[in-house]
Amino acid sequence: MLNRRKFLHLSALAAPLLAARRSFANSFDATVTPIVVSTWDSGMAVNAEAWKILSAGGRSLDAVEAGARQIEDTINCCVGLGGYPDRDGIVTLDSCIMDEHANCGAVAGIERIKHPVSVARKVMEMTPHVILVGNGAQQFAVENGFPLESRELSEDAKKAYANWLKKNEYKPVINIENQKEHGPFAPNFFEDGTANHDTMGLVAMDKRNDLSGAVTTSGMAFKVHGRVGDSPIIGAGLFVDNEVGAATSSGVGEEVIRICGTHLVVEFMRQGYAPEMACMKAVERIVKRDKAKAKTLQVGFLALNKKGQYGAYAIQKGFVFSVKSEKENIVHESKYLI
Ligand code: SD4
Repeated sequence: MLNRRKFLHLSALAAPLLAARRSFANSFDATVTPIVVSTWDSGMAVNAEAWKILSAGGRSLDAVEAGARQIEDTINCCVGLGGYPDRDGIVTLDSCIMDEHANCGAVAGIERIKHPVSVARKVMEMTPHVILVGNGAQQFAVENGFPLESRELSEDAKKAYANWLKKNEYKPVINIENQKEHGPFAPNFFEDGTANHDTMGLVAMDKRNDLSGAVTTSGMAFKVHGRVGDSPIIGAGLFVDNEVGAATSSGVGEEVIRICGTHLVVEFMRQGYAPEMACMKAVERIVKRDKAKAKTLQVGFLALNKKGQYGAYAIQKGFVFSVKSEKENIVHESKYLI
């Protein structure tokens, strides 16, 4: 996996190339397919997994599920059972998945299950429902053969939680990139217990030009037990419209939910905006509501349209995303508003 330090080095050397590629990516006419785009630089490994399926002519739905499972298998802040716990010390996971027919499934606040994205897919395929939460979601997972994992926190999460408890500060912090100290590619874990990012959202288009997407996360670190963010909410953390495009998000979920963020991005694309502009207009919507508050938080949107054009926009500097197609295998820095 490309780590942040390596990427920083690479990006300094390759800055002009990145800029050229970005404008190329936003201006070509021929459809690029298959393609997969995902949030953060951890998306490189996720894309590689999805690419195995896409390049073999497989379905985008299978590709996004495989990609999400890759990161659920790693110990990674904000994703999977190795992520930060809530304020009661319990890791609860949120995930959703959506296909080209607007079939969708989600789980929220699920505990002790390693692959919530696959449970979300089962909700989609085996029930008439869209979202299962908490104990019910876990019960459904177990009934469908998912093993119950241990409650034990990962070593990093244990340390961060202990530090956070010392401060006794029940105020969740998220996606503040600590740029002054760490630069834009800050580590996932800070020893003082503040959380950084890494919710994984990915959208893909397969050889048949069909779009799908998935999101998986442990959500906002040290959240109130029972809190659900944008990630498992269709139209907030993920939206797919096979006529137009697909979008996903990362950042402070409450802000994304308030504007039905990814649905909004897709609707802007329907109006003719390119993916990057569509994401920018959604970010503007958040910032306009309360500029002072927006300065203290991060939200990033990432979108892909039916031509295989992609783009992202964030409130502030620091959001990066990964792209894999036959032409590219790269991490881009997102543009930002403030
Ligand atoms: C949430 N959107 O639970 C998620 C968190 C996130 O990078 O994106 N972290 O609000």
